[in-house]
Amino acid sequence: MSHAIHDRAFRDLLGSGGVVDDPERISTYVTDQRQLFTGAPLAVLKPATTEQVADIVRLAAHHEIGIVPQGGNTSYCGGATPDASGRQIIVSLERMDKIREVDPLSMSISVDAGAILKNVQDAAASAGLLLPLSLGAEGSCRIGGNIGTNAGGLSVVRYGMTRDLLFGIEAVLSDGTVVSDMRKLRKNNTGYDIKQCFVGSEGTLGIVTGAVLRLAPLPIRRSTAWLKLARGVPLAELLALVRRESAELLTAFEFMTARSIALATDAMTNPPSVCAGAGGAVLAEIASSSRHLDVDELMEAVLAEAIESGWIEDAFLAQSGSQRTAMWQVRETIPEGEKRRNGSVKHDISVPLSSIQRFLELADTQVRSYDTDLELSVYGHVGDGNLHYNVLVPPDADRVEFTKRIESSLSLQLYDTAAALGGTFSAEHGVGRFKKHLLERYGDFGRIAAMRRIKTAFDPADIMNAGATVRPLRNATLA
Ligand code: FAD
Ligand code: 2HG
Ligand code: ZN
Repeated sequence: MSHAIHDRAFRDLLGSGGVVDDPERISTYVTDQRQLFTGAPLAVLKPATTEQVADIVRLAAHHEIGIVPQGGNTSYCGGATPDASGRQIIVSLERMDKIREVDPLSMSISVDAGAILKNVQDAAASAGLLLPLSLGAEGSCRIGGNIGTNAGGLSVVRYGMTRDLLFGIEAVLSDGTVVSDMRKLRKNNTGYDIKQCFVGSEGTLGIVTGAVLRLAPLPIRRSTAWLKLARGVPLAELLALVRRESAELLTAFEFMTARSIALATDAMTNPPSVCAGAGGAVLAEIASSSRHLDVDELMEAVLAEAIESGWIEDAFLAQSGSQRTAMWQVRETIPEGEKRRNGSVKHDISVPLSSIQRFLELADTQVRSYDTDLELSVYGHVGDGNLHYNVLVPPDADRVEFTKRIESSLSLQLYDTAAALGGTFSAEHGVGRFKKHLLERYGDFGRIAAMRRIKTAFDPADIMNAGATVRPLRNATLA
C-alpha cells in the first residue's frame, strides 16, 4: 500500500483534523524530549475517541504498520519516538483530553488518557481533593504517558508511583479489542489485574485511552523546610527520623547538591537566596488536610531533633506561600538549568534507602578516576532512594557525541555500582529505546523471559511500539 493510500485511509477514518499535515507541527512529535533522536513516522494521527483509536489499530494491524502511542512527549528514554523505518505511525492522544467525572465520595477521577496532568490536578482540586502525582513536566505530560512510564515525581514518598494511583483503565489492544474497566474500586480480586500490565509498558502492549485515578484529601496546611545538610550526613537516617517524627505526613524529601542548586538559580529571573550546606540541601515538606494540626510546629520540632543529631547545619521554614513556591521552583528548575548549560548525561538510578550514602561515595570515586574535570549535577527524590546522578555536558562539547561517549563507559560503571547495591538503572524514567541494552545487561533472565511472554500474549506481531522496552518471542522461543 502506498503512502498516499495510507494517508487517504487515515483521513477517511479520522477526518482531516485527525491527521497532522504541517511539517513544522510534525517536527514537534518526531524528536524525543532530550533531542537525542529523530524518527521518521509514516503519519502523525490524532484520534478524538476510543472508537477511532480502535479503528486506527485495526487498520494498522491489517497493513502491518507499527504504532507509537504518544502523550506529551516529555519522557526521557525515547519511548515516544518512532524509529527511522518510516513504517510506524505516531498516535497522539492530545485530542482526547476530557475530564470524564470527579467522584468526591469515591475519591476518584475518571479521565481521557490524553488529559494533561496539571488539568487533572486542577479538576481534583476544584472538588477539594488532591491528585497526588506531581512532576516538573506536569504542564505538558499526559495521563496515558504517566501510566506508560509509571511516572514517579515529587510526592512518591507519601503517595506512591502512578501504579499506586490507578483504580481503572480503558485501553485498546493490538487487534483493536477495547478493554473497558473504568471502575472506581479499591478492592477487586477477580483474576489478573490487567490494568497494571499497562503501567510502565511504554506503549508496547496497547494504547491506554482512559483511566480512573485515586484521589486523596487536599492538604490545606503545609510546612516546607529548606535543610542545609552537614558534610557526610547519613541521608537515610535523617529521612527515617523526619518520617517517623512527622507521623507519616512527609510528602516530599528532595535532595540537591550545591551545583544543581546553582544551575537552577542561574536559570531563574528572581531566585531566592537559598544555598546548600557542606553536604547539600534537602527540601522537605509535610502536609495535612486537617485544620486541627499545626504542621509548622511539628516541622520545627522535627528539625530541632535533626540539628541536635548534628545532621543539619541549619534549616528554615517557608514563611509564606510565595517563599514555598520559590523553594520549589529551585528544585523544579534544575532540569532546565542543566539544559541551558548544554544538557546532561542522565543517570536515573535508585538503590535501597540504606545504600544511598554508599552509592554516593562509590560513584564519586568512579567519576573522579574517570575524569577529574567532569562536573556533576546530583539531586533527586532521595525519599524514594532515587538519585538523578547527572554528568554535565561541558559547554564546548558536542552534546550527542559526549553523551554517547559517557553512556558507553562511565555510565556503565555507575549502573554496575547501583546494581551491586541492589539498585536499578532506571528508577522512574523507563526503558524506552535508549535503555533497552541496559535491560538486557542488568535484567534477570527469568524476568525478561516473563516480560517477553506478556508482550507476546498482548502483541504477538509486534505492532505496538516495536523497538521499545522488550520484543515478543518468535516461535515461542527466547530468541
Ligand atoms: P510520552 O513521552 O508521550 O510517552 C512516554 C511513554 O509512554 C512512551 O513509551 C509512549 O509510547 C507511552 N505512552 C504515551 N501515551 C500512551 C498511551 N495513551 N497509552 C500507552 N502508552 C502511552 N518523570 C518522572 O517519573 N518523575 C519526574 O519527576 C519527572 N520530572 C520531569 C521533569 C521534566 C522537566 C521533564 C521534561 C520530564 C520529567 N519526567 C519525570 C519525565 C516525563 O515527564 C514522564 O516520564 C511522563 O510520565 C511522560 O509523560 P508523557 O505524556 O510526556 O509521555
Ligand atoms: C526530576 O526529578 C526529573 O526533576 C528530571 O525526573 C530528572 O532531568 C533529570 O535528570
Ligand atoms: Zn525525577
